[in-house]
Amino acid sequence: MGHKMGICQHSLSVGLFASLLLVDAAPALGGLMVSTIGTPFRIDFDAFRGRGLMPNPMASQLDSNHWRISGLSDGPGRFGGTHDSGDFARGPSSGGVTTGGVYGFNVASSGEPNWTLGFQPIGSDLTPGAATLMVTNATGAVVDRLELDYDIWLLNNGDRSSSIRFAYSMDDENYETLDRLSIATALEADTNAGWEAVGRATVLSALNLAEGSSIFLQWWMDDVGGRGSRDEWSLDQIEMTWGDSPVSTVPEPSSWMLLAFLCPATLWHRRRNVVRSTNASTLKPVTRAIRKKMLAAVEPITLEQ
Ligand SMILES: [Ca+2]
Ligand SMILES: [Ca+2]
Ligand SMILES: [Ca+2]
Ligand SMILES: [Ca+2]
Repeated sequence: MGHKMGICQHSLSVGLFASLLLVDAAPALGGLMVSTIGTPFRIDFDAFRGRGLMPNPMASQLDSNHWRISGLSDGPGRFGGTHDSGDFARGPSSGGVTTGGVYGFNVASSGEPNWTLGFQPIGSDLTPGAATLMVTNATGAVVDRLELDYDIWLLNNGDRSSSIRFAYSMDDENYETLDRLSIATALEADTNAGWEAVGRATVLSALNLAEGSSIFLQWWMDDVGGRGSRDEWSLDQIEMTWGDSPVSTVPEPSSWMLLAFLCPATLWHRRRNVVRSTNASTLKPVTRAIRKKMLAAVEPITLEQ
């Protein structure tokens, strides 16, 4: 995405990092440790309630050693930082908010709630802005690829269009945006706006990511056009699977995602061993889950009719 956005923060200085360790033995700024090759990991935000980011988070918060939110008028987010008020912590909501910042949005219209990592951009917040997830290779081996999919929820209740794009980086400085994953919200607000989900999937390959090294996954947003208030959106169901070799041309479970990607009309049913987070950042094993995903739209889309 480059630095014209001005939203990519550099790591803490070595000196500050050292002093933090001396003061309270905070966890290392090591990112989210994903230790198994071939096993999907999921972040579902189901305990997140928009209470901000902390290095030792409560369940209702994100772990700032894993996540960084940039582009808020209350100041730059940073990995390992304490951001538990104001723009960073707008709390739980079902949407239809007006104050700019980061929310825990419940996007379910009825029944069981579905909590997500939500954003309300305004003129002074998140235009542009970004959520960046640091994922660290803790497998003990070099990993070559990362299979990734996630859901974006959109609430088209403002007469502007916003873009939500995905980029990744191996150094948190040089980001590559994958345009085919881009989403733009519709310009004109819906009459009775409701949350709508869009799924996205990709395979990041040729990573050559050494043990202990990190990859940075970034969802960034900005205005597209229109006037008045801006739409709301949120991120959910991030699933990641490390791979240690190039994807084979022979069909096998680990390359189903790529095959689905190449066959965009495929309605994809897949049984997976899913490791999920009980809070937004801690990964724990759960039983098998069936995941159904429509991968019909791999091109940039807009929900504008
Ligand atoms: Ca969720
Ligand atoms: Ca603000
Ligand atoms: Ca709003
Ligand atoms: Ca709109």
